[in-house]
Amino acid sequence: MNEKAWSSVKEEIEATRDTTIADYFASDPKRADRFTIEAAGWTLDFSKNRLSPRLFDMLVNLAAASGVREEAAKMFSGEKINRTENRAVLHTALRNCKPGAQVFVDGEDVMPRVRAVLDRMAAFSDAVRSGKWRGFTGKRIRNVVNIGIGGSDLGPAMATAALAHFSKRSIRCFFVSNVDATHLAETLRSLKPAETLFIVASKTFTTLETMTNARSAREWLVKGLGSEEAVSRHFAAVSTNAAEVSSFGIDTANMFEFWDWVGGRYSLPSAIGLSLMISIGPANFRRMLRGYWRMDEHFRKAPLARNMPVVLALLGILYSNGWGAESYAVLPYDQYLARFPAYLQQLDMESNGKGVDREGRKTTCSTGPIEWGEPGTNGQHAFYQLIHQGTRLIPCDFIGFCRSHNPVGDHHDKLCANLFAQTAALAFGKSAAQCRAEGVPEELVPFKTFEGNRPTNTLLAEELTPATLGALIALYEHKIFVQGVIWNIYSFDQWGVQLGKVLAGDVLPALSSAEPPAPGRFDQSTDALVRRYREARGLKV
Ligand code: G6Q
Repeated sequence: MNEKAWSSVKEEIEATRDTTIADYFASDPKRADRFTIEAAGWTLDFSKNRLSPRLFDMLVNLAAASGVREEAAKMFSGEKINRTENRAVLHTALRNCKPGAQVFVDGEDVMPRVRAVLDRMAAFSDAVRSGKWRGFTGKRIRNVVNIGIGGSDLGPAMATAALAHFSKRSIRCFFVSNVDATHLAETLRSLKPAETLFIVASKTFTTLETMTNARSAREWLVKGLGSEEAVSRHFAAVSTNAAEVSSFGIDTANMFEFWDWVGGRYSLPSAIGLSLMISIGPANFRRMLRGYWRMDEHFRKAPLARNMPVVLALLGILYSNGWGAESYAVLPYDQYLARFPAYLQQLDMESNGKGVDREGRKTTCSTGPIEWGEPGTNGQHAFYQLIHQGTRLIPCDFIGFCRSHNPVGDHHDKLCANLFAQTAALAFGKSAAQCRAEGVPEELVPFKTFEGNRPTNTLLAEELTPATLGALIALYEHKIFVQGVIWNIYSFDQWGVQLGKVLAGDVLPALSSAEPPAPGRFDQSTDALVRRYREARGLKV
């Protein structure tokens, strides 16, 4: 981190250590307004933080001194900022809605190809949705099964659930990711092959889990329909690897391309979103892209102090590096966003879970936090206890909407009353004096007292729509980017995923070979586990 700017931040944190969120509100009747930003259909109220106006200025200065603006400009312009993989990072090009926009990678404008793939996806989606695209036996497609994992699964799975209100209800989407056959088997149990379309989504088309599931799905289909020829009517692919797609047996006419400058966890607005597009239709998909783009434009242009992703990033750094918080919770008060915390987990933890800086040295500051969460109000009856009264500091992002897609009775008011009340309770707590005034017996006062001073951000939009969802995703993408810049780490590679993959490849043959592996083939513990597994399966040990 920029030492000079960070040491000013640290000094101010120390100077204000004993000032509480309640103190800040008491001394500033305009605080809620001062610390509220609007962008791309979202309002961010960050007033309930341990944040003096002076500390805020210093944090903004940290962003400026770390070169956030300059680094963002490099990303948007297609510079190869993913240095360890020598790649551009251009998920923003996928949703660039500026008419006539050009974005260059290695001297080539990528926008015509981006638009062409979107158009092909739209034509395909429309054909499936309208019933023009028929299965091998002439039946309409009723089920779409996306087979992918990680970045090729979490985005479309999250967004398809999030936008179910906008979906064509006669087509159901399923997402199979785990190599555990249970995932595929339980998904296929109720489906008819003649009405099922598989989308094999894999950037590399070599991922063990995806290819294993895809092959088993293919067998299920061919067995069910009695012909290899059925494959071309029931399989589409999303990949950067045409050769592997065609050697799998999928007609490349049914392949939707994306490019190495789209990172897996940033790939929802690419062809990886095909299952989502089939579900919600091309027009809604484009609305989502527009929402992303509005947040991209806000991030590019708004001053740092009024820049929503920058502010969220700085607050995260305040608690991670200034207060030692290990994690943060994301709490969507919307059932449609049930998978959003899981999606963000990958986005954040795979991007910034790095212990080496851009110069290849061990980082001296802590980096990516642990992200977790559940939809409200469920979490309130489960883990909020620890957030309110536990010994750990857990900053939270509360996410809510003013209108529900399911306006039944007063459910929505009750939902949002809980959201607002939780952030107030966390910030202001309940003092011992209040407890006594309410007649709480003296021996129970310590247990019923809430310290408060627990920081939260509140993100509020009018309604969950494709556009507000797109903007919300872009908000977190850029937040994570800004943190990576300030921590001086590379956010767009994921080398940590590799070692386990390679070792799994080593262990696999030892689990089924006729002869047992020689003792000492692996480490002592792995040797013993393999032996136990083989024994249980009646293999020679
Ligand atoms: C994401 C990661 C990772 C990736 C999966 C699937 O940023 O790179 O989660 O998306 O490993 O990879 P394929 O799309 O190549 O199958």
